[in-house]
Amino acid sequence: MSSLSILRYPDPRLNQVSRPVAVFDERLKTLVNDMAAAMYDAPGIGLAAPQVDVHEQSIVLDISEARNSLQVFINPEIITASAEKAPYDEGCLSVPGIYETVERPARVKVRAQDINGRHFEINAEGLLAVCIQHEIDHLKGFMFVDYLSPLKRSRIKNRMLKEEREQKRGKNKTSGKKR
Ligand code: K1U
Ligand code: ZN
Repeated sequence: MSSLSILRYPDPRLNQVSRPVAVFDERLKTLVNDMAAAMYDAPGIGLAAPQVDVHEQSIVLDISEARNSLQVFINPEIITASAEKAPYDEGCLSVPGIYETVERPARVKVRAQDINGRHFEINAEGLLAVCIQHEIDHLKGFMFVDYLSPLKRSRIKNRMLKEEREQKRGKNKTSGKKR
């Protein structure tokens, strides 16, 4: 099991803006390894540091079938985005069980740093483009539900809050506490 727990929507900490990573040291390597463990454990295909309550610009992704192609993006920025948009049924580990269609640029060029601080650029399309844009949004405190209508968002919020109350009630029952 992973040592990090994933914040759930509508936790306000998910709306914090992440600061850039300035120091590429052992602490960052440990964070990225722990984030990868949490992503594989969930399971998910991506995870951004603010989802584990660390407000630094770090992302891990693995969109491979075999789950053996970890990609790490530190301080990522979208340099160019295509005018063409593509829809995708997105999920989020912070909004478990909810999938909704979001339209985003079909192709993006991303500049980032690797775990050692070296700069690199990638051109992404398809699922990689969707996932990287979703994760960069997390670094800005923005979530995929923010693209939905206020009505859909409010329904999702209420469902998450209900689940949270039910989980708390279940925990209290097993620990013998009342209410
Ligand atoms: O950021 C996150 O919360 C992770 C999220 C990434 C993502 C998925 C789909 C579209 C955009 C971004 C997830 O990983 S949700 C879980 C998921 O999609 C999945 C889980 C296991 C296998 C395949 C997909
Ligand atoms: Zn997400």
